Amino acid sequence: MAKTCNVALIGQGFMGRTHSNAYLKVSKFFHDLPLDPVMHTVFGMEQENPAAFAARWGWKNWVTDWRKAIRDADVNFVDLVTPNYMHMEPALAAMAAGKPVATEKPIAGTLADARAMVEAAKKAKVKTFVWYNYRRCPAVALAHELVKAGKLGRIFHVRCVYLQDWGGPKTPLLWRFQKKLAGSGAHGDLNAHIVDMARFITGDEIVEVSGAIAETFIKEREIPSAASAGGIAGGAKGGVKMGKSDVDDAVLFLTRFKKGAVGSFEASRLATGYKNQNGIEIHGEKGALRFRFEDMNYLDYYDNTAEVKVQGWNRIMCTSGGNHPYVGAWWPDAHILGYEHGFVNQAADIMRVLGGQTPVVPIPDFADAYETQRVLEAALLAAKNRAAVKMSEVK
Ligand code: SOE
Repeated sequence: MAKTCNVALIGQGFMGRTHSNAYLKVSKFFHDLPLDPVMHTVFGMEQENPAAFAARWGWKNWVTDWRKAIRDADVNFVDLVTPNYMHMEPALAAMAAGKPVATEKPIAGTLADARAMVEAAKKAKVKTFVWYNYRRCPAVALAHELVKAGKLGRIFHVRCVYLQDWGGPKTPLLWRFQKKLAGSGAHGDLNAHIVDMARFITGDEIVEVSGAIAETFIKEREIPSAASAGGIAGGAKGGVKMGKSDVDDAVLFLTRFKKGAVGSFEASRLATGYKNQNGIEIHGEKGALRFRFEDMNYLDYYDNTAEVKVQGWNRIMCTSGGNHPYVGAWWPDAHILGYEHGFVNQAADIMRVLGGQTPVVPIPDFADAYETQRVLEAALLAAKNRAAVKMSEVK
């Protein structure tokens, strides 16, 4: 019988649901874990009705002061799903209490917050994690394994996009459109994922960022009624209160990698027609890979070492239990997986690491996620200065 790990979830919302579902399901599908998570306490603000959220998802306790959850001696692990501006303070408090801590991506809204979290983690000597969930899509984990096995050889090109289209003029001024709460817009939300994924799959690091463009297409958005009571400053447009969106709707940039590859990254919330198209293409001397999240069970692989007459893109369905990462815990071949499975797979790997075992594929800790945050910062600098930025210039 595995030992238990009492989890405190700090925050609710969309990620509160994906993480609650992960803790609810993980031990039912992964039978070999060293620790079974117990859904011990969830924090939510009064107006978010944490009692109802706790009852719906099976959290044993709920609090409206996150410090209480972190101070609780029975809590063994703290998981943050709060908006980006509220990652640092609870993370520092958890580490000061000697507790392992995870945050949703990106590690923080700003490089300064991220740096403070990394430094505190070094001092506290506690385990840390960042939920870059797409690493645990079986197809992405397989891509990582193929590159690590040398299947692509020398890599020339890395081409990444993360395209959504929910950010149109009708979308209100959510926290994601306010720099003081989010840090940046599509950039920290979406480029964060593809920079992490590019680093994870290639095993390489970015050394220079150039050709960066940041654009805010929609400069004013309607202040949501609840928020207008919160005093977000804004003008009125025909009785509707409007507020300034001070973050990007799209950021594009070019990169050089340490081992010589060149890369392009494009994130947008106004890529009409794409709902959640997180995609990467990698071209190497011996082969190529292509992944698109909207078709997440497949990895396209081009074997450039095959006989020319049979060369072509192999469309691999990554659902074979014995061959593809994570799927053995789920369903028989071709009974495909979805977005939520990546979070359950990550909860399994977090329990493995907390229990002294190794994850199926690496999980970014705060120090690893800081490298992604540095690239995000370099891209914003490159866009502002309309000049190339060497990573050595961004500490
Ligand atoms: C919104 O862009 C969002 O919810 C991201 O924040 C998530 O990380 C992504 O998985 C889905 O889209």
